[in-house]
Amino acid sequence: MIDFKHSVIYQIWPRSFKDSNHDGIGDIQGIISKLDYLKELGINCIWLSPIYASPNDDYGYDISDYYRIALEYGTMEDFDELVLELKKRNISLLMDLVANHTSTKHTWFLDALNNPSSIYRDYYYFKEGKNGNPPNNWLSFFGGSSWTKESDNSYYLTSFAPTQADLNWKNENVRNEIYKVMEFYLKKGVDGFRMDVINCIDKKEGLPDKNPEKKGYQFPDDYILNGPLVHEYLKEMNEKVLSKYDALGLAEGCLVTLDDAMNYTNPANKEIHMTFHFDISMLGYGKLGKYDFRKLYRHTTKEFKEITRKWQTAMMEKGGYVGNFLSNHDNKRHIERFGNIQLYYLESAKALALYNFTLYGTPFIYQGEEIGMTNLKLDYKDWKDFEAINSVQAMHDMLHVPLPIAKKIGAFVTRDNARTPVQWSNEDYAGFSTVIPWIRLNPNYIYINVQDNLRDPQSIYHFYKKLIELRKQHEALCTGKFIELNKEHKHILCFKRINEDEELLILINLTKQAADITFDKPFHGIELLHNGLDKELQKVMKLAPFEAHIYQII
Ligand code: TEU
Ligand code: CA
Repeated sequence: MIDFKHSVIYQIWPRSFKDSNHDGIGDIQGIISKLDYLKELGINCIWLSPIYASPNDDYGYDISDYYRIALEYGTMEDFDELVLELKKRNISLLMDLVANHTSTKHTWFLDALNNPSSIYRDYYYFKEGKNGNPPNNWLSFFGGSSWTKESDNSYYLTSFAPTQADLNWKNENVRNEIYKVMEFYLKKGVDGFRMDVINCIDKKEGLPDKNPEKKGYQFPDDYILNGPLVHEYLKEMNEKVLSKYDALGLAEGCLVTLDDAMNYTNPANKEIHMTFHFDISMLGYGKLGKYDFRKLYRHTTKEFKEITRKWQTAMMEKGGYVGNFLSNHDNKRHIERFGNIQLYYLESAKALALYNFTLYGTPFIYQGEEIGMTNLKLDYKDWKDFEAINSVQAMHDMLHVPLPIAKKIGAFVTRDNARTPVQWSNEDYAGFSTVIPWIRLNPNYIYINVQDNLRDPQSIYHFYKKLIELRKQHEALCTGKFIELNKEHKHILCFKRINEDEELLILINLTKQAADITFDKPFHGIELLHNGLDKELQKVMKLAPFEAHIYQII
């Protein structure tokens, strides 16, 4: 089993990582060519977003064949070589397991659709409509009805894109098929799975309307999220697969509640080992089930601190475990959400990294974050993300937002922001490829790139490297208790990480204002890392915007 509490995990979104064969699309050989770079950074585990055969309506999260590698990413031999090269470097591999749905191009689905007596019909949710309307009023995650029409009065459930058909986990054969896929890759030597929207696999019995008294589509909320059977299925999966191979289970549960997350990951429950939560990434996005894209991510430092406290405390008290991330392929890069790239680019990139690496929980890095890549506002015609394109239409159709405004909002939130190619150098096409990449490149690659980061000892890259090193040297950062100080402070987040051997103190100004903090009693400490000037630990500390420190208390 991966020693996940002492790991730093790097997410690769393959399409935009590195192209090796001059087609403008990242691929497996491209990944292999950068393993030494990742090893040097200090990470010890990779989570690889989907590389399986897929029509790419949702860039790999719509799988048409679990046992084949997408042509544009390479072959099964390339994949086997990747596993081997990772082993040589002692880097573990987590595959993405997309098991809530398959592509509608999957042979199971095609058979279900074309053959009324197919055994595969029960692999999915097919249902009759109601008076010319879909079977129920559920709103899809990506906008519009959750149902896609099969014929005049028959529909199938598609909780995400209309080409991602939800699998019926109540059918034992479905579960066994998924376990078979897992075993296939575990036998090849992978170390575990990041399980896509795994908290959606139990749908409310009978698929009833949600809030039937209300008009229009309703977010199904607890009718598809964290249902009671999710725990049963995860227990079964653990018993039948994960435990046998000593493999890691990491849940991606969108909108996972605190209690469910703790239950999924409490070792006593024998389900999975780690989960993500989305409270930080959903900040300024509206409350559970009440997304409001128009909020444009506006949030307060108080909320940021409250969420941090809530999850850190829960883990201490309830024995669950989370992976901490600020960016991923589904969100705009965090540096522009929580930092300030105009005035405090380096400071805020480093302060936020320091935050993510000093919390209890395994830190994740999303490709390009370690060199301070930023978001690129794409023209509407250049958008690739189905969620964004569909949401603009839904905003217009359902909420009557004028199209130009809906597009503005969409451009702000589209996942494309974080999906531009990794900027390796200031050469043509940022060293990502030798031809025009599949999605537009951020022109700032001229000055934001890996090559320059490697050369400059003060770069964001070198700061990440030091943070990873620090987690290796200070056990308290990995497993120590989290104790917050000066909770009510409006700008600064201050906490200790403590174990029997040492006490660390972390101070982070989360805002673009200078701020003072006064402790109840004086501390003495050795500075371990800072993102600006070396500063003695005193009773009153004056911090510049986004200034951050880690001290070892003596
Ligand atoms: O994302 C699930 C999820 O939580 C999304 O609805 C997310 O909230 C949204 O995209 C934010 O903009 C997972 C994958 O990470 C995502 O890439 C897939 O599109 C989705 O599942 C469906 O497989
Ligand atoms: Ca390629």
